[in-house]
Amino acid sequence: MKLKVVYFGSSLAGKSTNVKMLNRILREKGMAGELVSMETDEQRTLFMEMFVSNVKVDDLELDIKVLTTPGQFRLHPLRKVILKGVDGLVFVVDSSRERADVNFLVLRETAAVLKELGENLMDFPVVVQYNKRDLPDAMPIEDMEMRFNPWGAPYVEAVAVEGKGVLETFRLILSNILVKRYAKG
Ligand SMILES: Nc1nc2c(ncn2[C@@H]2O[C@H](COP(=O)(O)OP(=O)(O)OP(=O)(O)O)[C@@H](O)[C@H]2O)c(=O)[nH]1
Ligand SMILES: [Mg+2]
Repeated sequence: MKLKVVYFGSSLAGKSTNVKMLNRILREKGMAGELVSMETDEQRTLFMEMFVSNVKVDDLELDIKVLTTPGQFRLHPLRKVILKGVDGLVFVVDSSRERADVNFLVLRETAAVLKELGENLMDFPVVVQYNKRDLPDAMPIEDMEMRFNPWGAPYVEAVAVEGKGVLETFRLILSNILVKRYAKG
């Protein structure tokens, strides 16, 4: 079975860090290919992609394409291309209180892009990752849950730069996608 997983979230939330760390972890297990990415001069992602293969969940064998959307607002048009045909989403949320508003804006904007693609974000398999838990101004989880998890989706606390929570997030989105598929029959 082929799946497409997209990491979205505000600029600098840590999407690329997640995929880089995941790539490192999975490559050691021989499960991931090379990371392909393109960045602007300011190291903002234009495009990042990797393939994960030989993943076995129960009796299923999965081939997974992992992508990140650019967080920057001026790169908005690219998001539509990247989100096309997506099976599951990871919402990477910057825990810094300063980023609360942009986190929320990107959630709203992603919902709008999916709507243009004929999908409803609220029906989608999602995992919320509260990243940068190491920051001194990290918001309390209860507060973030109220603002950023309208699905009541499973969430993970992460420090992606240290690799914390990275694999757990990826595992959760895969099981979430599969559970929703089976539930639909
Ligand atoms: N303190 C802290 N910094 C982090 C963490 N995860 C990522 N960062 C840092 O946050 C900055 C942005 O991370 P990226 O992964 O490039 O963010 P992004 O979401 O891909 O950003 P765009 O490509 O612009 O959308 C980098 O300097 C990372 O090192 C974390 O858990 N804690
Ligand atoms: Mg990036």
